Amino acid sequence: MTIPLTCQNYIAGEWLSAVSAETLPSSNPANSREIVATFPRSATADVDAAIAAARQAYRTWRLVPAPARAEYIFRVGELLLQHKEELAQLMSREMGKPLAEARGDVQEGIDCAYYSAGEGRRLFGQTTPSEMPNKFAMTMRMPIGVCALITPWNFPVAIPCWKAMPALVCGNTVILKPSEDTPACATKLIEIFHAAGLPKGVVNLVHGLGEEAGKALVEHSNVDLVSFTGSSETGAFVGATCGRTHKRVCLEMGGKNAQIVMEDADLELALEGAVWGAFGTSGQRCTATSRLILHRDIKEKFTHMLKERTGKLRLGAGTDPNTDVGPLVNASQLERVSRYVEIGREEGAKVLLGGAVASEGDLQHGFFFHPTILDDVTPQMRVAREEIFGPVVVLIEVGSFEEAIAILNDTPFGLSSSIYTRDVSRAFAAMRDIEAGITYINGPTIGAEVHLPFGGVKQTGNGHREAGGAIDVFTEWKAVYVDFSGSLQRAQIDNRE
Ligand code: UN1
Repeated sequence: MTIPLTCQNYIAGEWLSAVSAETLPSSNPANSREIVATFPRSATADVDAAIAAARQAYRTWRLVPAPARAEYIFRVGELLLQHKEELAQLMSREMGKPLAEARGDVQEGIDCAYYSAGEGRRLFGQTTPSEMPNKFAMTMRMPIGVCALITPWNFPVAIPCWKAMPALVCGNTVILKPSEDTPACATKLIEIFHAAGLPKGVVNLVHGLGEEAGKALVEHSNVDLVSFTGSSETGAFVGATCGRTHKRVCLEMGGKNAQIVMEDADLELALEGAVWGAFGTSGQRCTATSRLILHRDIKEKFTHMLKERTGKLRLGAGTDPNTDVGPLVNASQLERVSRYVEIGREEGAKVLLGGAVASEGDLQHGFFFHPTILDDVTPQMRVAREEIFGPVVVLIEVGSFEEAIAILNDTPFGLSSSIYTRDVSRAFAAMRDIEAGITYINGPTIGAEVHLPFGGVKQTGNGHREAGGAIDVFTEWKAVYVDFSGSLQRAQIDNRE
């Protein structure tokens, strides 16, 4: 076992303990006896200091030309590439995802760096004819100010990058409050921002608990924007608080994503997609496939294939190269998933595979849950409606394409979605009729790319998009009029006479 890493806050370019000097531990979910890191238990005083630093830095950072700001982010991308393996190993140990996926998580951060850096030369506004002669009318993008970024543990590098990189290129300064389950990943990431030479106070890091440091950030009067990814419950609090305190807010919350498999689908392809979508990252993605909507003509055959294939998945530590499915992130997630399977049983669902905590051999020391398939599920059951966030997929049978789409849409969420079919007309109808921010045709519900807008409709979000849509979150429009006529021109009056 290695010595735990000592994580610190990063405020105005300095590495600091919490004012209280209190710390908390973060452990390895594959072996909860191993402490991976300790981190500061920050409170209001630490948050105040970080916000003051970000506010001070904003005065000059917003004036740095966007292409120059982008060069810092490009450098972060290059450093991330150099440290990719080290970060991936740490991530596997700290939150449990298999190494290949952890590398993918860091890669998503690298992709985001290069994409965001390019945006530094593309912060276009528009010009439009004025109503008046000798007058220009145009729009320009302005930064928002001090942005609080509150991020989850399931993508401990990619999601902070999605938020911080575009925010910085647009001229904002940021305070990252990472999940208490992944403080070490966040610390390593911010070390890279530090090494890229960003001016003091432009990026700040405050560790701590959501209900303490996170809450203090969201409630603070000197924060201009909160970008939050996490549970719907916390998101509702963040949204309400930002409404009350007049902050901009970008919320990315739950999903109940479905994959439809029609009777004409390539079943092998649909199977690979379903297994990856449902059990990749142990189902701990907001894009995870948690419902399989199966046409009755292929239901029996596909279910059999799925059971066989899922039964072969190997549970283990993410750091073990033979692992297909890692542990859940912590004890409360394990308990949540167990409880949902219990609810499903009580509702009349049949546990076709899995359905229990895994406690064989070394697995007993971690938070492992067997990949689970629930059959005989109807759309009204809670397991078909509520986000489970674990390796559990429910099977719902349908008789037609129209019914499949209606059931897919019958959820309060709307993040990702997928349909497997060989019928071009159905593919286009699905693109049009599925109510979700992301739709895949013949691909799984997971695997969004950074240059496309990421986010969902209905209760998944609040209308914003991240990644390829982030510039719109982190800037606001200014309308600019330049009158060079040399005389007063009264709009709506002089040009109508
Ligand atoms: C998330 O689960 O919050 O599309 C993000 C995907 C990843 C991102 C997931 N690229 O599955």
